[in-house]
Amino acid sequence: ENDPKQKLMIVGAPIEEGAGRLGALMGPAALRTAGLIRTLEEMGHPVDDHGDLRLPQTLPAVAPVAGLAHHIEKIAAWSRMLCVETYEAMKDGSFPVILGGDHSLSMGSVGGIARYCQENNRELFVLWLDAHSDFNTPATSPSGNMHGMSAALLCNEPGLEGVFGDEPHGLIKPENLHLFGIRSIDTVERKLLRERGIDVIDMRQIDEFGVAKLMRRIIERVQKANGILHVSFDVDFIDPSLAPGVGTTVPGGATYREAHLVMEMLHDSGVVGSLDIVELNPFLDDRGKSAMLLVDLVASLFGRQIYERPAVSDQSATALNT
Ligand code: 6HN
Ligand code: MN
Ligand code: MN
Ligand code: MN
Repeated sequence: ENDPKQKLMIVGAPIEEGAGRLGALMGPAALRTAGLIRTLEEMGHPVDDHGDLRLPQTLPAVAPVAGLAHHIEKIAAWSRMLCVETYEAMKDGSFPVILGGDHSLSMGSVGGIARYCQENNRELFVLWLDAHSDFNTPATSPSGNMHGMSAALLCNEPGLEGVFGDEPHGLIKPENLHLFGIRSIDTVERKLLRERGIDVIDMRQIDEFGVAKLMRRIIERVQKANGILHVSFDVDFIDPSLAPGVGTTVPGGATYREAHLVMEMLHDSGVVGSLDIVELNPFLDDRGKSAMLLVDLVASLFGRQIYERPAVSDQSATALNT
């Protein structure tokens, strides 16, 4: 788009308790060091940087859950804070960008965006770029790690009500969730995904049909509904050879160009309204390699092109999408 550039609201969420290993709390710092803010500003985007949030002294009391949900009080505190941040940013007309932090933060970020969409009668869609489906509940999770439960919470699966308690927040329609890049699903989680009819685009489909065709399908859905698309980018979506800085690497991930093409097509679509960058673990990274790749990917999402030209993605969609 060539309209005046939208203001970006950046907020860091140094949360790591949702993951099985420590280090994701350094994610926002590494993304800043790798030049994320500078890059966006150089591209002409006004940036409203809210800095990194901190946990409040007192954590909310969360009713005991049936099953395993490690550190649920901390996750609840983060979720409630982030929910307010993204809701307010949307009301303000800004584009929220949340720097994680582990993937449990999406409970909060998407919770706030969904609240805004519900109040303003906009259909919300979510593109979940991830090796994992993050569709466990405390009852199904083999690990109890809450970063593996955020998509389930957003689809209103039982057992996670305590995260928001009575705090206002929105949810998403399970049919509007698109999991993309998936290659690791737990046993009971698999059953649940099937029962709920979630759209699971696994690596096998990406191999067979290619990113472009699969992305066009999603983008067209959002465009037809005049919807808003939230992108939740888990670093492990990318192949670990390119992005080793993540606690839950799974081989066979997206290539450099596949990941970039996703972002480039998303930019051209004009439907993306918010973004999470999650699971970057600088402690496990290789000389900032993953952080720097993420900055490049975010730049592509915000309009950086290899060679400036009118987008062809939309025009050719009908011809190719058969
Ligand atoms: N993530 N399915 C595993 C679990 O423990 O529930 C892994 C979850 C990974 C979560 O990568 O955001
Ligand atoms: Mn602000
Ligand atoms: Mn994830
Ligand atoms: Mn993952």
